[in-house]
Amino acid sequence: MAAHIPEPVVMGVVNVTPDSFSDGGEWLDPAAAIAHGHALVAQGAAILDVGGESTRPGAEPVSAAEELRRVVPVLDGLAGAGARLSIDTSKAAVAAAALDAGATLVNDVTALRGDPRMAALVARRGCEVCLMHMLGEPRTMQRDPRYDDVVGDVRAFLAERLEHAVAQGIAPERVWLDPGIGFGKTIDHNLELLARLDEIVALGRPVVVGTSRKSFLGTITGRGPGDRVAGTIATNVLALARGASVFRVHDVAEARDGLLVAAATLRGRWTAPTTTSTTTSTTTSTTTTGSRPS
Ligand code: HH2
Repeated sequence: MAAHIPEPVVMGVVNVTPDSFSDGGEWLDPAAAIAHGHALVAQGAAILDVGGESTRPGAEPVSAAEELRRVVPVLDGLAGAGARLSIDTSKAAVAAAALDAGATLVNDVTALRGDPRMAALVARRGCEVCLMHMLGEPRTMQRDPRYDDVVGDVRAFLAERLEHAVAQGIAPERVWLDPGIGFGKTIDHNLELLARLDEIVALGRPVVVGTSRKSFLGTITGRGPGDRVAGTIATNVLALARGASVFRVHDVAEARDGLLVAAATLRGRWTAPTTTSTTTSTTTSTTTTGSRPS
């Protein structure tokens, strides 16, 4: 268990795609995506992660022009929404336009390997960057992934990517790390990474985890993507106990509550939120007047 329990930061997912594995097509219309982003902020998202390309296993790549067409209007509509904006892309042209539109974090699932111009862009713009581990590429990554020691291998990869980022002029304090749950991993790999997440946290940078609705939760529980919120929260809470600080989720209200209670319990202290919830439903907005994870 981590000696220090971080303040949990909830990153809400806004997928502007027709084919994401759990919510493909739901937010493809810009107005719907913007409304969804506002609702996630009201539920407690401190960051909105906007993406225009699915990275689910087997996904086909999308052109930069199409990705830009999907995400830029949504980022424009979410500027001033009350959360930091993150762009989930591996293309420098998309990241540059997103930064122009107000994003301050680049979430690059290729960890600066997808586009040779990405590292220089991040260095020049001084934004934050999330470097994620992935074995192979989305089209093929789930075909028999193998590791010597999954935690050791992922940790060594992330340490090397952090070093590379710094060598490219990115300030180390701007780098977040992510073990890439489900990206070229079997269920056993995912479970071992979560169980030994403290070894990734020991690299000294904020750790992001993205377990939300992923298929290993369905394998364990027998439930479809929309019914995996309890499994998502269980993994988020365990990751928090091991020192993770940023939680990328689709179901923000539930994750926020689970993480706040877990953090209070693990620390043995709590503060009452100044949030007035008008409903217990997660599809209806809550009114947030004060503290949320930041
Ligand atoms: N997972 C997905 C996408 N982006 N980024 C980070 N840093 N960590 C993750 O675990 C991660 C991520 C996949 O989830 P989702 O966006 O819901 O699906 P899709 O890629 O099909 O759009």
